[in-house]
Amino acid sequence: VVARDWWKSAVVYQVYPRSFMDGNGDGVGDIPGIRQRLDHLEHLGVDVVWLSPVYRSPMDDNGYDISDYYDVDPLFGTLEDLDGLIEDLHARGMKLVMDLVVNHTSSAHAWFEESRSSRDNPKRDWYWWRPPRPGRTGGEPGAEPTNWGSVFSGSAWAWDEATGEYYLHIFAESQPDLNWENPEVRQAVYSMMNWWLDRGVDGFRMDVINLISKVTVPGSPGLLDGEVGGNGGPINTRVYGDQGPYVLNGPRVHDYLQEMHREVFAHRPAGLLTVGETPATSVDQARLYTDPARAEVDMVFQFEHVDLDSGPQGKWDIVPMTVRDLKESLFRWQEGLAEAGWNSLYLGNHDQPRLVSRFGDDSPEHREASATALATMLHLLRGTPYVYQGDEIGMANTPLPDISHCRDVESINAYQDLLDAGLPPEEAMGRIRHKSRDNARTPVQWDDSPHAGFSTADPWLPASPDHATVNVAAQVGVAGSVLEHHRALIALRHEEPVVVHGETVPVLADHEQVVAFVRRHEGRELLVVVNASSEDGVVADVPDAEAWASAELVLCNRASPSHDGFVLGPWEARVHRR
Ligand code: TEU
Repeated sequence: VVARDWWKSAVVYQVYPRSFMDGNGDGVGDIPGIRQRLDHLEHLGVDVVWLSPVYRSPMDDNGYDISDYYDVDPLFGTLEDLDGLIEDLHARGMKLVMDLVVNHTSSAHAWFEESRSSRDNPKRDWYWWRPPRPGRTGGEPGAEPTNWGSVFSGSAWAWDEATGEYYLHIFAESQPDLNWENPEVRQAVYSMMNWWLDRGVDGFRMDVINLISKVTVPGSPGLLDGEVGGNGGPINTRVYGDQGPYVLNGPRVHDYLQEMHREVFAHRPAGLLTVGETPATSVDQARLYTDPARAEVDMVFQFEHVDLDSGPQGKWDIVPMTVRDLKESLFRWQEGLAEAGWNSLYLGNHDQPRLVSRFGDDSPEHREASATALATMLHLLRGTPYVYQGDEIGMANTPLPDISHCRDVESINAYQDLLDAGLPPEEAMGRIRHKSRDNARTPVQWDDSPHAGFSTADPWLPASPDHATVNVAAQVGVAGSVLEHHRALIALRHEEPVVVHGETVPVLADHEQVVAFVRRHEGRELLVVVNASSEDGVVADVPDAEAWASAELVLCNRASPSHDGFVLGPWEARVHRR
């Protein structure tokens, strides 16, 4: 019998298909490529694969702009390839979770093409169409229905000359927002989800699912201007207004998710997983999304810890982040979802810079130790860990000499914005280099051969030069490698109930370099102590140190502890059990 909450003991691995493995030699990763590399996933021991979008798409946002939910894009293969992948994964005891992108479609989706064809088309109301501001001429700057900025720069409204109205796009112009107020839209989404589940997929990662309910007020345009210059969570406002308060965690979002649960999940057997991506969501809101009694989603990706290095002007306003800030945030979430709800645990994904470069130290001296230290911290918290492809071998940010090396629509637009705001090109590029999503999108480094064993052709985004030393082949079976350390952490979660169910008790909360906590469950205790700095000789004066020092050492990210007692070397991590 499968428990409803089976995913509490699971580890999820994210595959970004474009960059995982190229099976047909065109420089772009694909589904046949994924099928060639399943030994790697099985060796790691992960339970679930979350596959970023492989649906038909013009690829303006690498597949997060979907033009057909019922087919696979030829770039990635065929539906048969996907069926084969599901079969292969199931045969190896792994599950497949698909990306569900339903806040918006591509503007090339048939629904949008119908919707834009005329003002009285039956699908007109499937999207957010609004007239220009009263007294203004459509298409001229400032005539947009609201002052909202798009996450990918510029206005969130695009002018449609043919029908004389604007449509809303929170993301790129080619990603129009679906109107979830319309019950037909919701039913179309639920049917599509049911179709995929019937086909054998094991759940969904729901893209920006907390954006589906917008605040509306009576009258036309029925939407309100946002504050100019504030920090709208994921939104970068400059001359545009902050749409955050009107689109994030809106008034009907919980109704919609509960309806989705009834229509799609309620009557299916256990064994599925749902995770909502929810930027700018507080612990209290996350509890509402994930409390099983409310039947919405199993867990959410919250953004607080990945927003710590963003200043008041948003993502590209980069500010320093301390270990204490990080701990304060992580522990507050541990506590907030201790009684009801569940955490997802992540430090990186396809939208974030590489975790070892951001939270660790990617210099050759400290890269491995910081990658394993951070993994130790993450995997042993309470929640479901997510490993983004390449993080299991400690892949770092990639050199992006200038903007011509970037492929991501967000980075390319943001660079222009930064120049327009008066930044010198080198300063603008410095910020892009730091946070560009392209950092996480270079090919997985399988070996030291040309293109890192990812492809026989020039990849769509070049492999990082460090693939000569940082690669899967160099780490498999090598004791102490980043890969084998991940494997040990995953195995520990599978074996040790305290990792799954234990409460989390923060230790040394005020320490400036050390992250430490105790996990407790049914008389069993685990102590996790991590030096989150490149400094040597850091004293972690944990309570009850003597007893802990003589307790079993379950894991350490070096061959043996570097000093006696709880004195730690750079990025040293230890796990004791009693
Ligand atoms: O991301 C949504 C989101 O809010 C961010 O991660 C955003 O991409 C980032 O903050 C920009 O700075 C999801 C997907 O994960 C992302 O790849 C898509 O581009 C986006 O939605 C639109 O579908």
